[in-house]
Amino acid sequence: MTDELLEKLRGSLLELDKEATLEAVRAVLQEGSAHAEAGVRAVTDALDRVGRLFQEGDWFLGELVYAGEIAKQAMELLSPHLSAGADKRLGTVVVGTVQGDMHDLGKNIFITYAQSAGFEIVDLGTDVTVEQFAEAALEHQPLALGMSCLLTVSAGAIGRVIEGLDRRGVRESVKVIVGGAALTEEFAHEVGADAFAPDAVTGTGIIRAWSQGR
Ligand code: B12
Repeated sequence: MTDELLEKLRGSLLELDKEATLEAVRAVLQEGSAHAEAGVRAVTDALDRVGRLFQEGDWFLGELVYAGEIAKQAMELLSPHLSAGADKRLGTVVVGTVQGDMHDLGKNIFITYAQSAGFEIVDLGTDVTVEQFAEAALEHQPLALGMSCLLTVSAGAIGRVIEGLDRRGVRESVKVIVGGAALTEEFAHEVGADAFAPDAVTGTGIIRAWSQGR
């Protein structure tokens, strides 16, 4: 039953049918909160397909924008049901999407997982400048700073933020974790990040390990 609903969720999003997508999300959640994670995966799979359709020129910007809007509403329904399983305060994590980049669905999923694992989150939003990241690191003295980046043209900002932390004298006390479709593990290490996370669950596991190593 759930598989059918997940297929309906994927299919409706790809047909850009908002009502049917949200209805499928609600039906998945009615099967139990434990299915929320599968729901997120279905939305992400559909968005991957959307990205390819856009890249190949089969879909245009209007369709990309609308698919993003539907996905956002679907994630808003699913997020409260995600759980990474912990209840104590593990530390603060400052999170934002780098300058020039407005994509925030993946960042928000990471935030949901990290919060439910017990981390305090300072969400700087999207299009965050080097100065804003550095200021937040100084002000909140976090365990970690997380950056999201989906646009190749914005990836250079990650190295600049790390230099900014260095200049302000906070690089040594803050771990840096990055994620998003424009990045790779290799790139992350080249620019001096401590870790790259291919997904929110892995990212939460990494910061949890850091919090235990303090
Ligand atoms: C939805 C979407 C949009 C929506 C965004 C809505 C929103 N509120 O985020 C809208 C329509 C606004 C949009 C706009 C644009 N987009 Co767009 N978009 C996408 C799309 C289809 C899906 C992205 C997404 O949300 N995926 C689902 C989430 C859940 O996955 P995720 O972000 O990867 O996150 C997961 C992990 O990466 C990780 N993660 C992510 N961040 C972080 C951070 C940390 C700290 C950690 C630990 C983990 C982590 O955890 C997440 C969950 O597991 C992608 C295609 C794709 N396959 O990525 C294109 C894509 C990213 N967009 C693209 C482009 C080109 C654009 C535009 C430039 C289009 C235009 N011509 O205007 C604009 C840019 C606007 C801007 N300045 O940012 C290109 C980028 C190409 C490139 N390599 O640079 C892509 C790849 C499409 C393509 N194939 O061409 N887009």
